[in-house]
Amino acid sequence: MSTETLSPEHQATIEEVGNLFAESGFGTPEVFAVAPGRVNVIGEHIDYNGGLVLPAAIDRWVHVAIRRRDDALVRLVSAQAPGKVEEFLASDDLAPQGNNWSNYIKGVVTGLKKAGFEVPGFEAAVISTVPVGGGLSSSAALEAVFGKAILTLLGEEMDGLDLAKLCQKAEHDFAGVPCGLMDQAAVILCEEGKLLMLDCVDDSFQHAPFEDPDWGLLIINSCVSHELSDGGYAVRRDGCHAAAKILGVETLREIDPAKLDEALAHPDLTEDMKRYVRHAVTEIARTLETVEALGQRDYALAGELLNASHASLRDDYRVSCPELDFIAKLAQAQEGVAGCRMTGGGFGGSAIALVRRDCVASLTALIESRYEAEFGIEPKIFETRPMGGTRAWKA
Ligand code: GAF
Repeated sequence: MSTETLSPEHQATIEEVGNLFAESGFGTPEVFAVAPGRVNVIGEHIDYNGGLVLPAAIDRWVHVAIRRRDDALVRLVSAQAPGKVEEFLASDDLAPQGNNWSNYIKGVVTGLKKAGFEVPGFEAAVISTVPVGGGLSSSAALEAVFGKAILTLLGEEMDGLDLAKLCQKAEHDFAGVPCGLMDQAAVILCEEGKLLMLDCVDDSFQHAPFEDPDWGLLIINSCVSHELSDGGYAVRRDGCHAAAKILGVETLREIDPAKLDEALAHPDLTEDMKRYVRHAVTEIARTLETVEALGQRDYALAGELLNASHASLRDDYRVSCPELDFIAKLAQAQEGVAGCRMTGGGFGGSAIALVRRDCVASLTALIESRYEAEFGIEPKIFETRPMGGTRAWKA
């Protein structure tokens, strides 16, 4: 792998991370690796319900320069935490400490060791352009980039889905977030110009082309991150799983949308569970329909489904927030916007809009000014097209 397939801007950041590595006294990097963030087009909060999800890798990246050491010491620097060096021993029985970003790397090192790899010490420098707290999977990208970088240092390969599962476990055990597989799968398995169709019943996946000169994906980062999102996530995940048990199914995927009312009438479901089940079952159906609609370039229908997804996440699943509701409502009302919804785990983070390219500039300006006037916060808005997944190469 070389840097040929990377944009000039991207190549400049690779150079920068090499410089950060050298300035940190680490010498010359042996391997470079990059992992993208992801945006989910539709299929929200259903990866842990056996649903089909439809993410794409985005043009925001975690860049890493890394070099193996002769001992077990790991030393990490990040442009996001200037002047600080994180250290641990790869040979230790590792455990997470506080909220430190090195927890993700400890989780990945632990996973690789469990998978039978002899992980040596290493020095690494990180530069990330994936906004933290933006709902764009900065943590999955960090896990994936280190997984791939360490494997490449060792001259080893691992199946992409297996690496995604290893990174998911790192997130569970070292960040305490009981996430589904979508984020890690997306940042590793995505291909340029395509959406990832990950079927979480059996973790099988396909790639669906999504490239249209006239239509694009706009990401609107609300730049807010509310409340205990981890706790809210776990409550919903547990609620869905408890509801599935009551309904006698393995996952909520098995509930026929035509028989949803019948399922919701079950006397043992709590009111919260009913809302979760309604969201999950309808969202699974919407995602399947969106795949069809996008395949036929029926953007009007795809947009309606995105809008319905937002309403369901807001009213039934209750993971949206006033800022995301404001963005979605404003965008949905504009010319050239097929649809707009919150994306990712929620409680802040980003929205995604399916937009006619000739309307991107005016929509961006409108949201910037109205959002800032309403909340006093400057949103970060950018267009993306589907990018390729994590990769690493020898320097
Ligand atoms: C977070 C999780 F990490 C994903 O697994 C997924 O559940 C998502 O929220 C909601 O769709 O990003």
